[in-house]
Amino acid sequence: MRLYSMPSSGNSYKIRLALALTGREAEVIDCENGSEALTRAKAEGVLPYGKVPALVLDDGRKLGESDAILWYLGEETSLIPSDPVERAQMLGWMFWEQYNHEPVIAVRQALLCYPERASDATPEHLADLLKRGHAVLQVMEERLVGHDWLIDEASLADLCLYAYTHSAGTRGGFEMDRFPAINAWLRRVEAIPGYVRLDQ
Ligand SMILES: N[C@@H](CCC(=O)N[C@@H](CS)C(=O)NCC(=O)O)C(=O)O
Repeated sequence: MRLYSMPSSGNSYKIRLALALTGREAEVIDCENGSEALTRAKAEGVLPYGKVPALVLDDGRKLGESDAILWYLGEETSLIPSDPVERAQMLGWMFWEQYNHEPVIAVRQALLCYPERASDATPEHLADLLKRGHAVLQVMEERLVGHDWLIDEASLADLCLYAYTHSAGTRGGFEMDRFPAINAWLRRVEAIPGYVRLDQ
């Protein structure tokens, strides 16, 4: 398999983490923001939605959208529960991540970390994202008080939400001290055998 991946991006990190945790290998093509490799990948038509991550399978079929790729990698592993209700709960968190969490938690990190996004990083926009981000994190906090994982067992939902939550404080300026249950959960994800950091 070939993975087109942006080294600094949480969406791509999810896939590198899932590969590591499921013991699968892929050739990784680094496509950093603004790089020639990213331009080339777009021109070659290997990114189904023109975005990374994208996974090209050995038979040439292509997968895009990080959470769909997670689903593919999670098939027949304990990261996808066998119980239909738990599976639906897991998907609920993953859809929530794309619609509610990533557009706030990841976007504030991008505005602060990517120089080409700096023009969008107005004080008003940053303050709005901060307020909305704390509300989003509170939803996770409330689930994680008294629970080890987002559903009953460690699942794709935890990998998916770990990717941008783990750097919400350091890169996004969110006040993570407010969320002790999230912090404990981050440490639990990091203790899963095979775990790799974003920069590994
Ligand atoms: N919803 C998509 C988002 C993909 C996305 O926006 N990727 C960004 C990096 S995080 C990208 O490809 N940026 C480069 C570009 O748009 O040229 C997913 O989860 O995979």
